[in-house]
Amino acid sequence: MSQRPNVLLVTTDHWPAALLGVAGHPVIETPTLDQLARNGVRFTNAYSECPVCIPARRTLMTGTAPRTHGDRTFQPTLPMPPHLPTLAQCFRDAGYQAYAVGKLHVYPQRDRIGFDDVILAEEGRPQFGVIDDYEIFLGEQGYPGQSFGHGMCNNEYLSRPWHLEERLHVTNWATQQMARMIRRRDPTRPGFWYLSYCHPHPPLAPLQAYLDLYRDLAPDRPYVGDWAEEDTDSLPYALQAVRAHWGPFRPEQIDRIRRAFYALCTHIDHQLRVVIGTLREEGILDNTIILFTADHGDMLGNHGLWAKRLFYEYSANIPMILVGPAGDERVGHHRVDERLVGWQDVMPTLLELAGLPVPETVDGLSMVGSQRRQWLYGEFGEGPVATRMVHDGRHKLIYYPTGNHIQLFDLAEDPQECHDVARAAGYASIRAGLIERLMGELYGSDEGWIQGDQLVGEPAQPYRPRPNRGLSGQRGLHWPPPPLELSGQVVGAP
Ligand SMILES: [Ca+2]
Repeated sequence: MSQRPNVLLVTTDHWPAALLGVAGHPVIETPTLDQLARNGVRFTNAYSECPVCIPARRTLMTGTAPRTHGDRTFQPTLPMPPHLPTLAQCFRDAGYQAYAVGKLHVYPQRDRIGFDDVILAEEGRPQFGVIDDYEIFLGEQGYPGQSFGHGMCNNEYLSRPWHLEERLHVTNWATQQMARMIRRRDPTRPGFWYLSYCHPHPPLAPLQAYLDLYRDLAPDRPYVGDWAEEDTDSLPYALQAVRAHWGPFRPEQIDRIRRAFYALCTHIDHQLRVVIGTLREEGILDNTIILFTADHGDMLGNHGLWAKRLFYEYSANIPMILVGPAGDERVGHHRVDERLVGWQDVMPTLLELAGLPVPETVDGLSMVGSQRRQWLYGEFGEGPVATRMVHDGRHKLIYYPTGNHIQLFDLAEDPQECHDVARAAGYASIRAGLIERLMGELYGSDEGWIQGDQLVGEPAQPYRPRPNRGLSGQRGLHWPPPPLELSGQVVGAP
């Protein structure tokens, strides 16, 4: 039998840190994650360095910041950087069996990035070359091509109940696949298991049972900062673009969106019990490290904004719950840790807890080590939608180079970021210090934002609405299989 601990890494997509019962959310039910947090440590200052799928996942799987792994813009056909060892490869090199289930979002899609095997659910992206394992499963069950038969979109906030049997939902499928993988493990080697749920990322098509759970509950309503109440035209270009793309929604529509979103979250929370129950019944739970996190959050209407790519709390602050092997004092239990952490820290944390060496290529720090970072740098995008963040653990500077727009929030005084203190006299030295750090982090095309020793950015420009002919990446009928080639006709979000 193996003595090294097993590792279960669970990720979700679009899950803000605030959407946890244990974080004090007034509505959402996450009993399993709450219990995991009590069994370990919850990091409350965890941030996605680049809060959008592909760059975030490269960070997770290489332990590096976007500057090192080469994507801060979301490049769907960019291969993984060959010079960076992956988390899976490091575990496998140390004798682990390493398996993944769910969303990987790499290119080529069947790149196993160091895993022995990947059972793939790719949110319906056959135009990149692959019919994924979830769609194959649906076909075998008699529903070929029906994964998006509900008509809901992958990047919008329409909602309706799931259109097929519960067992065919991708959350149930991923859970079953992972539980089976654990039961079928090689008992002579430890396991590194990566369970990557696709939701609560839209499409918002939750099971009716979970919609019913929230039917009689009034969801919390979005909060809007004083800076966000200004005319949209006076906001940074990146925010104008978000507002032009999504919404505005009426309050009752936002209620419906949030109910559907919370339903998808609680569904995942409950299904996670099946995986933990499997570990327990297999007798390996006490020797298994569990880490739960998300690639980024979703604004869910706060400040009149939606989705990700932004550095406000609901987009960039992510859940980070770590449970050690039973009795491991490095992790402990019933702990809350306020140190600044990011997705680049997951890899060194898991390797260190398993007693394995951390490659020199890793930028991140172990979350259970003594070394703390003084600030965390975040970056998304190039061109007019670019946004950058410097966070010192209490103050967060958000920079929009288009228009040279600086925001500063004091999260200790203002956790919802409702009051921009960038021009407040009392914060002048904080602002100056964070700008200096920001300027020190700029590279590549960003260096054009500096003139002399001044941060000047780019000229402001008005956002002009664009057509959305692809309905934000609407999926179609996937049977017979769509052409398995890049047709050049990928319209809108892939
Ligand atoms: Ca994502």
